[in-house]
Amino acid sequence: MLVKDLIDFEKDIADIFNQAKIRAPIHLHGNNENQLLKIFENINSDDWIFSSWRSHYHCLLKGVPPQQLKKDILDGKSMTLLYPEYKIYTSAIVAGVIPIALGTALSLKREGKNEKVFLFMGGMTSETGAAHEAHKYATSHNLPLEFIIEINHKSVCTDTLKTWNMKKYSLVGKKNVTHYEYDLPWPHAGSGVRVQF
Ligand SMILES: Cc1ncc(C[n+]2csc(CCOP(=O)(O)OP(=O)(O)O)c2C)c(N)n1
Repeated sequence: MLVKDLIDFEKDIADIFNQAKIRAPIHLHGNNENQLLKIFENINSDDWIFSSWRSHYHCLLKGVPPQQLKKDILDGKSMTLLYPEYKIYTSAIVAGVIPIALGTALSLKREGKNEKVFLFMGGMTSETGAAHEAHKYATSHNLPLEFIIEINHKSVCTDTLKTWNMKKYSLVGKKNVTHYEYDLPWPHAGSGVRVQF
């Protein structure tokens, strides 16, 4: 999977969405292809991924075939993609996957398995109590859980740091936390075009 493949996939989905052919919300990624390709160099097919409403790139990079992913998005499942066979799970509920990822990591440690859990979340999600508690528990218990914080500085339309009156994101720089910043080239949801069904 190359940078261009990722960009072309999202562009294709945006074009189809604009033709009113997807009767459900979509959340696109962009301007973060290089960062994600680098992060996925350290993720094995045996590892587990947990993600959010914005997960097309994560699915593609975890090995979900593009045609299968596209079909599911066209069927309206963009916000809730789920592929147990590729070990990638997502939820559209803010912080919804966090305790599940934590429990998975705990179970892997108890079973002595050599697999890791990668938990992707937006900057705003990383400021929730659930994220903080999960980080505290995972690091204190030495669980195989890596937090990946994808910071586009917005919580839907509001400025996340301004909302919390903070200068930096709380978990950035902490143990088992990887983060990157990017400018989302799309609105929070949709493609920026009014679609009339
Ligand atoms: C429990 C819950 N509350 C509110 C929402 C509405 N909501 C969807 S995304 C979002 C903001 C997420 O921002 P961030 O975590 O930074 O992720 P991004 O979309 O920027 O990637 C909110 C409040 C929701 N999906 N679930």
